[in-house]
Amino acid sequence: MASASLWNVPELALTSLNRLIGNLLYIPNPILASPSNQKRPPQHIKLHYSSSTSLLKKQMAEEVILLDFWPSPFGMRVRIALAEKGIAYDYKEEDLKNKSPLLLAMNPVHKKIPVLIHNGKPVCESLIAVQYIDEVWHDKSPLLPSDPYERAQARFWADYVDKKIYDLGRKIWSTKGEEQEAAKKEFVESLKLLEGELGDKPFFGGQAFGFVDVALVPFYSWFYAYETCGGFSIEAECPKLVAWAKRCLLRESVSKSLPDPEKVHGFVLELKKKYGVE
Ligand SMILES: N[C@@H](CCC(=O)N[C@@H](CS)C(=O)NCC(=O)O)C(=O)O
Repeated sequence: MASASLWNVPELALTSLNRLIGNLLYIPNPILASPSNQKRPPQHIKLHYSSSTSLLKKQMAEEVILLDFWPSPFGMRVRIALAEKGIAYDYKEEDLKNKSPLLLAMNPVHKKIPVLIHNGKPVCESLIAVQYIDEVWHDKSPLLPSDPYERAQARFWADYVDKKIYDLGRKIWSTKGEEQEAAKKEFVESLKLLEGELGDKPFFGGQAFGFVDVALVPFYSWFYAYETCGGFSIEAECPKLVAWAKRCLLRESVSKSLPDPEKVHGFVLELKKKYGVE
């Protein structure tokens, strides 16, 4: 992957640097300025200290930015993947009513968050970004299985989540009457199918937290809003799936990436008001 060459810092210099800098390292932005002409590093790039010079060298060459919006389950996926890999990044909250020029430039096709910007290059669509992260930082916490068939299966289930959960969840809070009942029924059926796929495994991929978990668990932060708006209990319908979500939340990568369900509910209430849903 890109970039140790951008920096070309000799090992010796890095070793002395290691001694000097303690726990946090600020580095210049390799995209906006070359190392030779940039005297003072911008303060928004924070990289965590590493005692390994090769890892440090690799990190120094990386600039990672995430364009995101806090309640987005798609953004949460990318946050979880970056946290799993231990990648420091610059989080930029977007106002989706007034999108930034950076978002419009980086995702001119869909104009949506999340966008991962790695060394100036955008990666759009959350599942594609998670796979990209897994490929670039492949030496830590693999998310996709190494076996091609298992990998295809993981992609299938992540795609199933994409095709069903967000849209059905949206219908639950944005409709009423028969339409809402139909959405709830299909939503629970989809979750039960996912629960069947999980079976008695701790995670979708088996013993280790992986790609399908990353794809699905963000929606857990929306469950309370769906339940409250729809007047039903997901835990009563799918107890094993809820137990799985709680297991995922024991991971710091997940707990730090998911917002408070009550805050999400408050956000949904605002959306309901905005769209005139009683
Ligand atoms: N399929 C996309 C969905 C992303 C998406 O829907 N993002 C929403 C926020 S949750 C967005 O940016 N909406 C702004 C808009 O539609 O203008 C992904 O997986 O990244």
